[in-house]
Amino acid sequence: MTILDVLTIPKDDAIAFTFFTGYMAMLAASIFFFFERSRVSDKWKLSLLVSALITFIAAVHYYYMRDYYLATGENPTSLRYIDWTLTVPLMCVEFYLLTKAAGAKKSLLWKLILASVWMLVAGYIGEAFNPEGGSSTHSVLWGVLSTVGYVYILYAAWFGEVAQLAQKSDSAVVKQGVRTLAWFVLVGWAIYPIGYMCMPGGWLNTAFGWGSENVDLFYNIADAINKIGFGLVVYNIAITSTKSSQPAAA
Ligand SMILES: *C/C=C(C)/C=C/C=C(C)/C=C/C1=C(C)CCCC1(C)C
Repeated sequence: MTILDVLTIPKDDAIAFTFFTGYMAMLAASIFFFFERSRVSDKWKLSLLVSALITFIAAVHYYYMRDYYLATGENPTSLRYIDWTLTVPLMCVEFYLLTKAAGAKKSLLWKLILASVWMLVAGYIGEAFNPEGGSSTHSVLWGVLSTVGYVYILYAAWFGEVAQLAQKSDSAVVKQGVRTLAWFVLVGWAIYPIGYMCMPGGWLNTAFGWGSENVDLFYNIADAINKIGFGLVVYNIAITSTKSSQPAAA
């Protein structure tokens, strides 16, 4: 393998393509969120910084994952989970910041973070310690354990503390925005288990023969939707409420 092999994106490799465009999109989003901080009122600046950090941390990981994939042809599982272990808790921070004005406590933040780390540690064990050739028992067991953490966050966002606090918020923009983020958790996050089930021994792998290369394809698509989309929703809340709190120009 020469450096040129690594630098040349094979034209027929959709996964290499999504690694490259994913990297570029995350980087562009980070710059956007970071510079737009200056246009929102002070109370929203931290939320936008967190949005920028989420996409920036992902961009750095994509840079390395892309090379790892091109050099080895394998799924960069460890890099992937390091990325998620940093970025998913930051998404929990976004929920906390949005509901803080309505009375969210630190304990809510910690519960969400704990559930997300549980979800990711179980998922990592499921993928990284999948026996050679794949084991259904192994992938189902850890997949189900991981889903418990996912369902907890889903519940919090739709019916639990996060949803209840958002309802109490005196801002219609926050109320609507948190609901949109809950949709991201329901639909966007559900793409990840689909990718997971494509690994050897996974249900989609054994039932339909979906190869393990699809793991990365689903993860890359889901990351772009969720990290950039999530950030844009937060951005929209911030910019809309900044505008509505400013006195109309004479
Ligand atoms: C930016 C990264 C995000 C939003 C990652 C989210 C990841 C998940 C929601 C992963 C969920 C999984 C399950 C629910 C079961 C199978 C194992 C996982 C970890 C893929």
